[in-house]
Amino acid sequence: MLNDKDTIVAPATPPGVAALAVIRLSGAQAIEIASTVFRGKNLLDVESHTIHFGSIRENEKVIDEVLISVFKNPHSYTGENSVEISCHGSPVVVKEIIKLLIKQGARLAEPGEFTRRAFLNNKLDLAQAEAVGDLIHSETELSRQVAVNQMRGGYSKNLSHMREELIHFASLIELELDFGEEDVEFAQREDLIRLTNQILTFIQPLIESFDQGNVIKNGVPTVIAGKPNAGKSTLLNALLNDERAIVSDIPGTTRDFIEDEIVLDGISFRFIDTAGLRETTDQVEHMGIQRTKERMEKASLILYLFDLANETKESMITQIESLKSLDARVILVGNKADIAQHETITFAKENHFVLIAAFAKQNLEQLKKEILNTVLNKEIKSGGLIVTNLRHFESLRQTHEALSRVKEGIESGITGDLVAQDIRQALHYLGELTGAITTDDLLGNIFSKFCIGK
Ligand SMILES: Nc1nc2c(ncn2[C@@H]2O[C@H](COP(=O)(O)OP(=O)(O)OP(=O)(O)O)[C@@H](O)[C@H]2O)c(=O)[nH]1
Ligand SMILES: [Mg+2]
Repeated sequence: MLNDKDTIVAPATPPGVAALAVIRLSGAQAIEIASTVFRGKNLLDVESHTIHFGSIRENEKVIDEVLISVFKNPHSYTGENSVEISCHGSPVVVKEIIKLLIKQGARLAEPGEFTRRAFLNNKLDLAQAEAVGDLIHSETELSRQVAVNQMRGGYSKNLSHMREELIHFASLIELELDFGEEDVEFAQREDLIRLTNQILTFIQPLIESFDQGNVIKNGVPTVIAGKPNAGKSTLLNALLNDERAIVSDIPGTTRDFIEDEIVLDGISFRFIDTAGLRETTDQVEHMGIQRTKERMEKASLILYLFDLANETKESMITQIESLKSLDARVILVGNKADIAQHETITFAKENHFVLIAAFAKQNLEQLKKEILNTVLNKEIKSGGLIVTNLRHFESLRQTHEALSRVKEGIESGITGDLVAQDIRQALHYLGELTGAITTDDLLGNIFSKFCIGK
């Protein structure tokens, strides 16, 4: 168990040399501890939200000249007394100052402990706290947007509010149960159904948004597959705008997969170029092909390439058939449209291939558009609420199930005790999402993924 009474300290900026570094202190004694090592104004007398110039000293030895910001409980990130020390960005300076603060009574913070305290002091709910972690780790503009939205309240505020209303009904129904035999209904069933519907309507699109949310947060592994010489490596290079993979007219050039990432419209795609699929007696190539097949089974998206200059209708039909057993979404791509026969082009068009000439980077824009449409299904409204967190998704799904049972139960006239049980479950799952109900394990699990100093 972490002791919440301790005053904690940690660097808030990454290790290494920089212009500045920030050290953070938080806890009841934060200002006192800082004042014992600070030579300048007496920090015990200053107002909250003020900044002071001075030096950090160990006895008479000056460690650095710094700026100290003071935040008084409850008006700080953690809700506790907090101090931020901006010093020069040298790892040695940071280390010396932290060492000194620990000597004066602070303790080194655990990962995420500042945010954990913010949560425990009701500065933010659990979903918001998790969004802080997501925000720090977001790598694309879109994932940043989604995280910031959630950090500022997102759906958890609405859900907390709805949960409060649901608690009201739960207590009325519990009251009915206390009256036992007497046939009284304190909880208006129509009102309860109305509220249940309202929550279900709010939750449903959130649950549906998770597919998109996952794509935004984690990116999409995208396998480029097809027969040897189809132009897979050429396509990878064209998408990356870089000579990443070796291209040659010898079939079987790529043997191991080559991958790299690009961001399309804020979503990160990891493109994986693979060994061309064919029967072969070459052992190494065979191993490469096995790996291609494994990758295809794991991929969420496959760009399947045809060399339109060298394909017959029959062979293309066989290949399309063989793709049907895969879970991944597949985009059929007709490459070498520049030198293909008219007849093959017609077949490709009829089968909704995206026609490109990877070599000359022709029609890549259309391919990118198709890729985005395939993973997003519909346009992302960046201002909209999107669930990116698996834990939230699970809680929402379970809330939805419990509330659907509440609704069906009331409609079919089941007894109050059964309705009460389902409501309690819904309250539990909603509470888990917002953090109204927590366990140490859950908190430990969430905050341990944060960095130290956050
Ligand atoms: N005319 C034309 N040739 C292309 C096009 N795209 C690729 N090629 C040529 O096709 C040949 C094979 O290209 P690669 O990209 O190496 O093909 P691959 O699918 O990676 O082949 P393996 O690695 O052997 O499986 C090269 O000579 C390319 O220059 C295209 O759009 N038009
Ligand atoms: Mg290749």
